[in-house]
Amino acid sequence: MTELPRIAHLPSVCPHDCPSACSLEVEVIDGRSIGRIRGSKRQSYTDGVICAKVARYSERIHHPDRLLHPLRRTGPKGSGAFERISWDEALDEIARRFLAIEAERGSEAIWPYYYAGTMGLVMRDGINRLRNVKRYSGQYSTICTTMAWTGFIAGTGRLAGPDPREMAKSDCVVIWGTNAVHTQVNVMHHAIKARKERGAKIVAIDIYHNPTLAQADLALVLRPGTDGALACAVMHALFRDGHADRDYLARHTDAPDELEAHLASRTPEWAAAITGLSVAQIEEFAALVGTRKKSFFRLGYGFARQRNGAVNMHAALCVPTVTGAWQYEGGGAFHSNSGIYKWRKGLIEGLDKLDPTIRQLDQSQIGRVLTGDAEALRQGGPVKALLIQNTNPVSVAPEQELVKQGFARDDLFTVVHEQFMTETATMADIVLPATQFMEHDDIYQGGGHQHIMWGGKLVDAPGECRSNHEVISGLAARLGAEHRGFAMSPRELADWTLQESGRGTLAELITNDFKDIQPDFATAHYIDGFGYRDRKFRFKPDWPKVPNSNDGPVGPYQQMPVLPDHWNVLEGADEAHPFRLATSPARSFLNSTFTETPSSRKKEGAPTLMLHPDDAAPLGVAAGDEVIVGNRRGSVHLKAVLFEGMVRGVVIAESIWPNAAHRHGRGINTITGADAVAPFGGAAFHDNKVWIKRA
Ligand SMILES: Nc1nc2c(c(=O)[nH]1)N[C@H]1C(S)=C(S)[C@@H](COP(=O)(O)OP(=O)(O)OC[C@H]3O[C@@H](n4cnc5c(=O)[nH]c(N)nc54)[C@H](O)[C@@H]3O)O[C@H]1N2
Ligand SMILES: Nc1nc2c(c(=O)[nH]1)N[C@H]1C(S)=C(S)[C@@H](COP(=O)(O)OP(=O)(O)OC[C@H]3O[C@@H](n4cnc5c(=O)[nH]c(N)nc54)[C@H](O)[C@@H]3O)O[C@H]1N2
Ligand code: SF4
Ligand SMILES: [Mo]
Repeated sequence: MTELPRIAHLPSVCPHDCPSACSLEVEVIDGRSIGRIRGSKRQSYTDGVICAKVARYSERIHHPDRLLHPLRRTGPKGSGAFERISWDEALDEIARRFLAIEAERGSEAIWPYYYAGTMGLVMRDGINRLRNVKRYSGQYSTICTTMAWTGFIAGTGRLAGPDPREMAKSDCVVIWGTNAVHTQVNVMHHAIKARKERGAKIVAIDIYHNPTLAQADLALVLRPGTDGALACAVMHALFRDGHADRDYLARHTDAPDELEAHLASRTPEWAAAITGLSVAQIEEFAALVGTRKKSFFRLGYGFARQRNGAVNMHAALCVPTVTGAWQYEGGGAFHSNSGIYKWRKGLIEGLDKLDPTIRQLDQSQIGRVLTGDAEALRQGGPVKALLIQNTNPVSVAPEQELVKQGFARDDLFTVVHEQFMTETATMADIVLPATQFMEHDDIYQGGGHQHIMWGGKLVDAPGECRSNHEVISGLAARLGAEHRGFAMSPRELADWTLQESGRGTLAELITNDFKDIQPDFATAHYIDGFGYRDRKFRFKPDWPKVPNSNDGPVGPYQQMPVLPDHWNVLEGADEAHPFRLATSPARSFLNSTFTETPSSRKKEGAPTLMLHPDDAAPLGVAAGDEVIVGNRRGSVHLKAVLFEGMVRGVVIAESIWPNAAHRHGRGINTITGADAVAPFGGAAFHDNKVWIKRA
């Protein structure tokens, strides 16, 4: 007689790179396997809601293609020919090669490269401990947040805002530049609550009529990179119609009179010509947020992935400042709460060993770095070895042709620690198998909310998988890297970090699963003033001095507008490149993660290009045709989908498919650029001029 499976419901946290950082309730069957995953009802931001791709996570954790053993390359780079080796052989070989490179070329020839494939603080950031102790080259992380965070902090002086659960208490929720239905479903949950319970209006602003806009009361589809113009025209109307809170402006902002004078010429007609919106749409939006003081601006990352992205984020942020919406519960602007945690990561990152004179290389420019671009190398020597965790640059990084050339170098020694044989792992000399989140311990924070969360190990890992911490510590021992963090367990590191940061003990956190650290109302709403020393919101930020960089300013920062404006530094269409391409996120993938799960692959179908029928016709392109999309960086084959939901001349390729899913193995990032966006760098993934032709 077989026993019935015993199903336990255990708490966890989604570790993926997503602002929602959902608290989970996981079915663990027989203590061994994972069943259904649901959103936790106890954690009030998650509130029982998670995305479909994580609900079916059993497919990913029990995937037959999980990497199970260390591998050594046996064929040419990228051939996929590997042999199984033991952990000792793998770690010994890595240490021998790293030490030889260090002896010959200096420590900066080795570049630990990582990102947020796991958002766990111990597993994600521990690689920096090895980097700091060994004085390896550092990573300046620009691939995701730089423009958005800079634009927000430029105004408020701090990366934080009203409690995101207040969306449900708002009279108008403005979802701007984030496709929340795809990328952070909880935003929709709270916004729709506001509509149901108090008749709130939902405004959504994007460059195509995506599923988030489909749920909005007012859906604004504009041209890419023109949000600054929209924001200016809205503020023009607010001043004109008496909806500006002049008393608030006088008390809490730096230059309200200059702003008003500057906006006099930024009329709705002016903005209509730039954005492609109608004057009536702009007026309707302005009237909504002007008359509904409790307007909650939920500002996303997407609209900041333009070459004027920081300026546009800041311009959007200025709108609720003009109305004084910050003063009310359910009002103000929220982008990320990452500024509230104030972690002391001394032990996790080995910060006592940080030498600021060691170079930092721009994460987004990995293609340029690996192909010897002197500027990208900060005028230093070449990178001869990579140690990669939690990221898949041979798919997600811009300028893929350079990235691939770099990874193909025979004189580059590449180590990739992964859960799957990604396109980056395929290029490695040594591949190491990694645990998944339910197989190791870690602590997490919400970017889109305000919880610290515990995600403990629930099941054993398959095969010989090891966690990031084990790999880093195993290498440290062989590399002669000494730091007490290497000898600690993930729990000990988490406990020390929590206590040192004033967040209680790990034991307390484990008892409760999570901790709500939302600052009080006055702080969160900047009632007592904004984050700058004079407590004033900045309509006129001193861009090169905005506190979001430890590097100097880059890009054309000297030309940034003094006040909110339409800053035309876009990769604008021209005669040879009549179209503007954005690479907006696909619903069933998360960057390149989940491209390995059959259900996500099936739901997404094939790599497509959404093209307006009136743009397709002159090209002789019909639905389902294969098209070639290109620019000076290269070209990509995609399947045409005819769709009317964009301004003419705008095309969308929902991303990120593996390169291998495209003809000739060239994926979408073949045509995206890595030039540093002002003022502090970043990749403008949605700002590309392209030509299109039938294949
Ligand atoms: N399903 C899914 N979820 C994800 C991800 C994913 O790839 N897929 N990625 C995760 C990661 S790493 C992050 S950082 C977050 C990001 O999540 P978001 O904040 O949503 O940012 P993006 O995904 O870059 O893009 C959001 C939207 O911005 C739009 N957009 C592009 N340019 C402009 C513009 O100029 N103006 C306006 N108004 N809109 C514009 C795009 O069309 C897209 O619909 O999502 C996370 N969640
Ligand atoms: N065209 C285009 N390109 C983009 C974007 C876009 O919008 N358009 N978005 C950009 C953005 S916002 C971002 S954040 C980047 C993200 O790009 P990446 O950081 O590369 O994110 P993923 O593609 O999700 O890859 C994460 C990898 O980490 C692995 N991983 C997960 N957990 C662990 C772990 O515990 N240990 C180890 N060793 N590995 C682990 C996963 O298996 C996965 O392969 O992509 C950027 N690229
Ligand atoms: S919405 Fe984001 S955080 Fe929540 S389960 Fe999905 S990927 Fe994870
Ligand atoms: Mo991201």
